[in-house]
Amino acid sequence: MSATASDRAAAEAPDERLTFPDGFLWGAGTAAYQVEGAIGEDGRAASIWDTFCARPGVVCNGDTGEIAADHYHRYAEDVELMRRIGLDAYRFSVSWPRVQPTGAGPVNAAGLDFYDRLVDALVSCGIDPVLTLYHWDLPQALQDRGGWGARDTAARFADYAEAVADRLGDRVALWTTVNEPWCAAFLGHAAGVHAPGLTDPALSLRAAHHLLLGHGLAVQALRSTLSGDHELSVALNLSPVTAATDSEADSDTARRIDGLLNRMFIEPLLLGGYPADVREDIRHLTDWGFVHEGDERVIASPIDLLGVNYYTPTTVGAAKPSSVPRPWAGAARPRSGVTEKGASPWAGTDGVEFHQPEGLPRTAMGWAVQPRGLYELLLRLHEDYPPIPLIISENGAAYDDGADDLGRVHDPQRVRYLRAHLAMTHEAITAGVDLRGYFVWSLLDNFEWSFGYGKRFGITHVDFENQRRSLKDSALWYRDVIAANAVA
Ligand code: IFM
Repeated sequence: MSATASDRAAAEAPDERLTFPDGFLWGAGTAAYQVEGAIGEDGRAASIWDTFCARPGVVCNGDTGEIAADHYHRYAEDVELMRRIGLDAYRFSVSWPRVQPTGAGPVNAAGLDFYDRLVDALVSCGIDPVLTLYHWDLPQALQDRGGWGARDTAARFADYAEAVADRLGDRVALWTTVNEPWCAAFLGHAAGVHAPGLTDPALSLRAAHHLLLGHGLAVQALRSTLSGDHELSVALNLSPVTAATDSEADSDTARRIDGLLNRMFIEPLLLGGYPADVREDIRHLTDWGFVHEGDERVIASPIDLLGVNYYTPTTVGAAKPSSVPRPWAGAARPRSGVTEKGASPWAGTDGVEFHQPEGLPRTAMGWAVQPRGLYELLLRLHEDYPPIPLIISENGAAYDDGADDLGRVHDPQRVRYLRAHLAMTHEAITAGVDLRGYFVWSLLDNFEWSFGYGKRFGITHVDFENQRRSLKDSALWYRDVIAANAVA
């Protein structure tokens, strides 16, 4: 093609580049138990995940976080990877039992030293540290005193938040209190598939409240400890819920599940109280006596950003009388923590059938890929709730990818997944959503909880035999997106 013809073609082609606002924060995330390893080093005590993993049969392949991606020892190499990708920010979590081994009382200075070194390494490369205080690894000592079922754990969490802020607050500007309280409460205390592995629906509701209360108390502790510019957030796993049909029974089921999955967390945080219909729906499980006077005010302590973790949509219907509930059996589960088209064991879901939307591709987790769901979620938060800046604190996908002989990992499905979700992110910004950044889950292949090491979410491949890291094609693609501040 002559130069003139190609210029003409370029001029006529629609501009396919989706450019993000200046200052948009590009990041990637991990969590302590999923990557650090070193579970017995420098004074770290056991967490509920160490205890849970030791139970036979609860984690695929008997995997544990004992070594994980050895990030505790290889953090410098990992920061170098981040630098190569060009990340603006790295979202990591602090291991509570590393910092405060018994969950109360004296701080373990050696444990905090690790995060001190990590934060320094990040800052020296111009990467913003984004710190999550709780990503599910409660000190076992606190579990022995009732865990999140005990109100006191919320107060302990605020003390721990203060200790971490004291040490790292001079260099960390963006703080997240709790990651995905829904998972910690319901998968851990009702479904029993996450630590502490309990199956008590009423307890799971109390745990959910104490996690939210802990968040509110931690926000207050952080506000009084941190000086200078800082932003506080919480990260929720949210999913748009659709009724399988437009029957009245299915629509009402969708309302109920939306209540338990989304509104039960969004509304106390942003509106100052639990939704009335959710309170009513699960009255057979609890009298809500664990909500004390003033708790909802604490939970609604103002935050600066809301973190949205999005992976897959949820479709539900009323269970047909003839359908046989399938018990939780550790099979690949949709995001909502249930077997495919099966009954769910989490609180308040009797009579609910979870469906897989038809005709959508699936990830290696069996989760349907529906980027539009992210747009719907963002628009809903923007339109239905008081204005609050949003950040996508997790989005990504597991695929069965492996390195070739040269250490290259071709993961075109992950690139497609990320590109499509970023396109929706961009569309939401264009529609007026105040969205400040995007964090890929995950920087590294890691310990995917009850699925062990079999599910790879990383944009960096980790060979768990020798801990060798290789940037996958998706990491190289993400590097180009960040450099251009645009998706082609
Ligand atoms: O790996 C998890 C992460 O710890 C929390 N959010 C979902 C991810 C994928 O399941």
